[in-house]
Amino acid sequence: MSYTELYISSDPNISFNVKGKKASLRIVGVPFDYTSCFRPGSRFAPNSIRTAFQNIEIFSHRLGVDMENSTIEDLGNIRQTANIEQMIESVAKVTGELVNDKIPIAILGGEHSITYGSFGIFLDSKSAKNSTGLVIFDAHLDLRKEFSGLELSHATFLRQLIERRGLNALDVFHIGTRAASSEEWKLAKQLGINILAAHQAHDVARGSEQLREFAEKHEQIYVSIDLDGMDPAFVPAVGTPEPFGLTPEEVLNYIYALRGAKIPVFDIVELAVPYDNGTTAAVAAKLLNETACLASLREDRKAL
Ligand SMILES: [Mn+2]
Repeated sequence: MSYTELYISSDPNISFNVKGKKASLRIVGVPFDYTSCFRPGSRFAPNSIRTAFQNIEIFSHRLGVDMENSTIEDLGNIRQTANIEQMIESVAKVTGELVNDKIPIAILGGEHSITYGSFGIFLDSKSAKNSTGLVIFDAHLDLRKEFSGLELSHATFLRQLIERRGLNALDVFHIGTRAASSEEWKLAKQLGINILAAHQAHDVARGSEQLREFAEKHEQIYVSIDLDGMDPAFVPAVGTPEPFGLTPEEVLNYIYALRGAKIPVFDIVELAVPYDNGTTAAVAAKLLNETACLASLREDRKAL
């Protein structure tokens, strides 16, 4: 190692190279929050989560995986744009390219509309269709036809994935649900989306059983963590806080319930940095680490 490598920090980039070890995680930030309807600021979240990541323990005691012994490739952030179509195109192209390398990818939002691009790649090829399950932690259903004059936004992305991209609603498992219009609830039921509403999700043992059954029906699982799925008492700095949510511990236990599943891509979205005293970023960083550790447990990543 040269002195330059030893003494110069590329903070907040969190790349970490363990000699001779192939990367077990790739990180891509998406600094986009232009359709946020209430509290903007998630465009600053990728770097905020990186900073928090540098200050948490990354040995996962419960999984027995040490990220200190893993090579992490932090690829930086997607170039900034205010145009949602352009952002979605960049996210889809980058994710589509990286996923071929069979290294788990963490996408750090940004707002929830980015999932339209990053999950959308699994709907592109006919053979892959319906083999990827979408597990979403979120207070909101995001099933509106349009919101604030926009058809594609962080409040409509799931509806648009279903209507424009042909996502089968049966391939969606939604956890922590508690904030949706009566039309959205009706539509979710009619389409057959699997829902563990927040008040039901507190029974983690029962919910985990259902989640595992869902995961077993799919070849792989995309995990989308909208931080507002958790209660604002624990995770206050989100774009649209909604009370009576899950605890961080409950979300963690649901993620652990996916042990054994292939997780090629996951995202963490909606951290509104201007409202954060560091608590929300710390929870996001911890979930980043634990989900990455879980994804790395799959030894047959070649099959992804
Ligand atoms: Mn939400």
